[in-house]
Amino acid sequence: MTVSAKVAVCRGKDAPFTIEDATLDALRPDELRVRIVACGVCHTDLAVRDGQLPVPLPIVLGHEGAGIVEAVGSAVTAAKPGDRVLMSFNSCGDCPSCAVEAPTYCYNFFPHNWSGTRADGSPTLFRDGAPLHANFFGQSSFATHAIAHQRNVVVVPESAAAIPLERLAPLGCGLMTGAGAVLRSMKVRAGMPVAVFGTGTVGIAAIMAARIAGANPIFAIDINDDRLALARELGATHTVNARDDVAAAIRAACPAGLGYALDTTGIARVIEGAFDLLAPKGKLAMVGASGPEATLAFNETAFMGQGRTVMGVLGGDSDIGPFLHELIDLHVAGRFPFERLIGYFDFDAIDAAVHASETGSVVKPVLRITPE
Ligand code: CXF
Ligand code: ZN
Repeated sequence: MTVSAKVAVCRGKDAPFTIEDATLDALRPDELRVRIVACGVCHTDLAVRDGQLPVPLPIVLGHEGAGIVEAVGSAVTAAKPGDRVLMSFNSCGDCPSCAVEAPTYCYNFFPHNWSGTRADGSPTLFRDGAPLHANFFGQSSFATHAIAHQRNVVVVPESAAAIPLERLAPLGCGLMTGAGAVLRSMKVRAGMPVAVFGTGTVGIAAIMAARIAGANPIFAIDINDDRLALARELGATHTVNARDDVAAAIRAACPAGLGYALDTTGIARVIEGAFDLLAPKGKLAMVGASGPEATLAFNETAFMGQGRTVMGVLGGDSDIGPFLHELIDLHVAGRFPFERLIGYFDFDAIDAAVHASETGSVVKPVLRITPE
């Protein structure tokens, strides 16, 4: 059976998103059809719109979808019709990374997330009878309905029945990335100093996670004073405007250096500066996107001689289901109050939501698409 949907079509950098009629393909055995209630806007959506990632245009973006399952293929066990679900990235389930529950590093990430079609090349979406690129992160949730997959949906537990899906939607990317970098990738230890460079969704999620881990002190660094004030309310013990002498401020409070540093900016000199601030055995994780030509330089003596670790991190090393449940439990317990980051927009105000993300007036814009 095919199903009609309204979808927001992205045609590139200089074009507005346009809401158009489309038709979903029939479900395959391992797929689900989800009515989308809400979807967060992530910087990766905008990087694709701007041609910075190898994703074909025009396409239907959106990869922080939350909704209600309407139908499932014959082999689906992950959810059933009527379930409230979150969607995240997709993965193959067969490669060496997926075999060790590290699906963010799936060897087949591109065909399952960024090819604009299913991994076998078939389209999931049509407009006027012709294929339209979709299946972005295995969902394309800037739409009233999406085809998702057995491996990228997570059922919201009963314990969160009172939490609206429109609030939970961003867990599937930005929030899990920041929290996972702290709790899963670096495994931050209680009582150790942490610095987070950049206070967008990922950075503030990391700061909240650092507080959960018992880190101390927790530095937030950014050029935006409003964001720094929010970071302080949500866990930062120290804030530093990046226009000031960041190294001096951190060294004054932490003469031995940082146990952990997280870069969300992707700026080489910020990353190198963070490395220079590490204590012995210190860990530096990088989650920010840099240009394709970017390289980094670290002092070898400090690197080896102090047993430091530098790690690239994708998606907070999330294994999706278990980690999203852990974050939902923390939210229900009031320890991960990410609702403070969200600003809501109607679906047809998608360009305003994107603008709010780009200007920084809203940390995490979320589109309200159909009523829960
Ligand atoms: C992704 C990167 C690959 C793993 C999941 C999260 N980031 C999206 O914005
Ligand atoms: Zn994202």
